[in-house]
Amino acid sequence: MKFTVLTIFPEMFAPLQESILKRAQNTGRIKIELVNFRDFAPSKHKNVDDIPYGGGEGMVLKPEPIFRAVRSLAPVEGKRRIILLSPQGKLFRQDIASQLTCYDELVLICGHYEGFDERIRSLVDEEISIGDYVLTGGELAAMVVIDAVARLIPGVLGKTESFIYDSHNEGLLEYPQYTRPAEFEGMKVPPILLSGHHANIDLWRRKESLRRTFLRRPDLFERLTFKAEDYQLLEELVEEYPEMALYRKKWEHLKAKPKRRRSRGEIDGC
Ligand code: 4HQ
Repeated sequence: MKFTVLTIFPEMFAPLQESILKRAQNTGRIKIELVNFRDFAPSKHKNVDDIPYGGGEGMVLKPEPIFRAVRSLAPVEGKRRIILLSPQGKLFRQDIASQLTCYDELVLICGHYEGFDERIRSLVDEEISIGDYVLTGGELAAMVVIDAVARLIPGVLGKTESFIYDSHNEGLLEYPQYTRPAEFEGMKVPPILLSGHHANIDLWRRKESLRRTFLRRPDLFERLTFKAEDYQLLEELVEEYPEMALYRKKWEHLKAKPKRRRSRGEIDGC
């Protein structure tokens, strides 16, 4: 998969040359190309922004450099998606990252400081925001998108790295994890994890994932689709948290229905 980034600050992308993404590029699983769209500015002064029509504060990114940079891109063998990073875009979530793995090339357009001339939007297939806060530029947002998409591409993560966010934990927060020692400053590892009883360990982990999601992220809990195996765990948890009964309609139908379901956030692949 190829990531092409349009930016006037290509040097900001140094973090992508480390660790897992460095290895992914060296093994040819991903390619990252940085295009400085200042090189496509028409004027001799190489301006990429200008004052807003109608007056007001701040500068606006001119259309010409972006249009010319996009038109200069080498043709792709396959599907290309042109993405604008902006706080006005669709909120970036794991399911969006998963959908983006279906493309052969992602073109990520980064504005810096200023807004975009509205006509730039006619070039793009999708506008994405990484969160409800304002950054100084789209570069950090583009890096977040590249990182989250790249790690879903087969072979980018190694065996020991790839277990995180596996299909069993979709849409749920991770369960608590422990490593040695079994007791540290009086704090003990839950005995079930030392028992060697793998079926019970799986149930404990699932229950703790459900608990954490309910307590910390009710917005995610609301969106969950439960599995038949969750019925008993949810009935135990509702004893501890009577407020959870508010969601009972989401699991009560599972009582006598051992049927496999896909949760909403489950990775679809291509
Ligand atoms: N910006 N998610 C303003 C963002 C942003 C975000 C990028 C700042 C675009 C013009 N991008 N520039 N949040 O705040 O993606």
